[in-house]
Amino acid sequence: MKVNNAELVISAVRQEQYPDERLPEFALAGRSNVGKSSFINKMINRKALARTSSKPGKTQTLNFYKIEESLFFVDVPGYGFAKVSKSEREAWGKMIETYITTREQLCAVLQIVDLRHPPTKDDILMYDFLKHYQIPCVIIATKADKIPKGKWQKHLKITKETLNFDPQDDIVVFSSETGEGKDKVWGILKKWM
Ligand SMILES: Nc1nc2c(ncn2[C@@H]2O[C@H](COP(=O)(O)OP(=O)(O)O)[C@@H](O)[C@H]2O)c(=O)[nH]1
Ligand SMILES: [Mg+2]
Repeated sequence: MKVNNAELVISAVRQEQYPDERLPEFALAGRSNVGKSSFINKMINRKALARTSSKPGKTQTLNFYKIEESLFFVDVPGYGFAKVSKSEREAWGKMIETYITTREQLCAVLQIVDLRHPPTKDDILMYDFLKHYQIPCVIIATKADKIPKGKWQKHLKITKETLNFDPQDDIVVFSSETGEGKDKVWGILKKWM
């Protein structure tokens, strides 16, 4: 998909702030710093529409990016960032749970993991949470450019085993640097829309 128009419509915390437009939505879930914002930017060929950061734990709102009047990417604050208080963590959990369990136009959650390393405890918890609520998900194993192509399959296998991956879900090797996997992801999103 060639994207000409993309805009941040709202950074929402509460449910009543979610956009009214009934367009299909795809939410990005993943650890802080795993590459969620970079994923959005690469998918729409923008350098910095979604704010990326080398400092983890920045995004604390649900950022709704409208793409071509046809879908939303929803950038979700990252999890697994140790330096947040218990109350912040609880507020985060509530926000995500409300969004994921009530949003009718949510088509699928794109869960981003780091292809280089086995999924963390938090990654496994998130995946289990999505499976529990029967939310369709796509695993995006990103930062593939950081390991040699010859090792991708081995790392992918470890990713699947560690997550207890459901073969009905899709999984894609991705790189926000090279664009690896981008067309495959667009193909999957079109299927959900
Ligand atoms: N080499 C490489 N670096 C990446 C990739 N994706 C993200 N990064 C880097 O990882 C850091 C965190 O990315 P960001 O998108 O802000 O992560 P977020 O916190 O999940 O939104 C930034 O320094 C990015 O440049 C990728 O596919 N390859
Ligand atoms: Mg981000």
